[in-house]
Amino acid sequence: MFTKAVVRSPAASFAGGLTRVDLGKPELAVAREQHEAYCQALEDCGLKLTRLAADDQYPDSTFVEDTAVLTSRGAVITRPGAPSRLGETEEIRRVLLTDYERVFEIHAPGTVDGGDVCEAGDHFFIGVSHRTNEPGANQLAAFLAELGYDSTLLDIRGLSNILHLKSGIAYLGHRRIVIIDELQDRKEFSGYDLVHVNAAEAYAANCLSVNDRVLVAAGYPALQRQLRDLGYDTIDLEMSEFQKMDGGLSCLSLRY
Ligand code: CIR
Repeated sequence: MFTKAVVRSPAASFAGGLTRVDLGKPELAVAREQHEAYCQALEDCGLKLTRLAADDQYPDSTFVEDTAVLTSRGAVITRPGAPSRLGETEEIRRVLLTDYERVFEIHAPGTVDGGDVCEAGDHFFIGVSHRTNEPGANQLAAFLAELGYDSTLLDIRGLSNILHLKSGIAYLGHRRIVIIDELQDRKEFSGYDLVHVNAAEAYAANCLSVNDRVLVAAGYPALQRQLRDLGYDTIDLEMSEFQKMDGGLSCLSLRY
């Protein structure tokens, strides 16, 4: 069970952040409303939030997930793969050092974005992407091993439609994974119960299991129906402004 989460409100400079998608400029006021609804949903799931003040120096800083990998046994501060995001870890380090006894850090030349790291029980899937490089993934795997977790590296550099591993998969617990078509045949996922997301709804694969609820992007009815049919209690959240900046539900918080 998660009890806490760190979130950070979108910066005034939010529209100047990185994006590979062509969905138009986000509207800050709408992004802030959507972010507030997201925070409310996490509170409804029973989490106590640490709300960091918006930081205009870092347009992408609302995507806090990329700055750390949190487990129940220890934390790893990442070293984000985009140079413009490197300084985002400062504030997160301060928060995590008060809550965690064991804190590791990724060092150069390693880079890791938390969005590439998918916890699946005692196992971690680590995507090697255009943000997370092999030295970073290997450092992370070694830290996780010290904490008693296994991990598997997956090369996703050939998949142009996802920024991070978790843009394409989400772990729901009990060996069940929501997954996009392009990843479903990877041998690493054999033995898991896969919930397939159709191509038209690929964005919604980045859903988020929080305690006994699943947060899902609004506007993706097929996945919502599948999840409800499987017995999940879902919360729909408008994500349009974050989608414009290549971000999904998991990116907006660090849960622990
Ligand atoms: C970026 O490109 O870094 C941000 N605009 C989006 C980061 C999304 N984070 C995530 O998927 N974990």
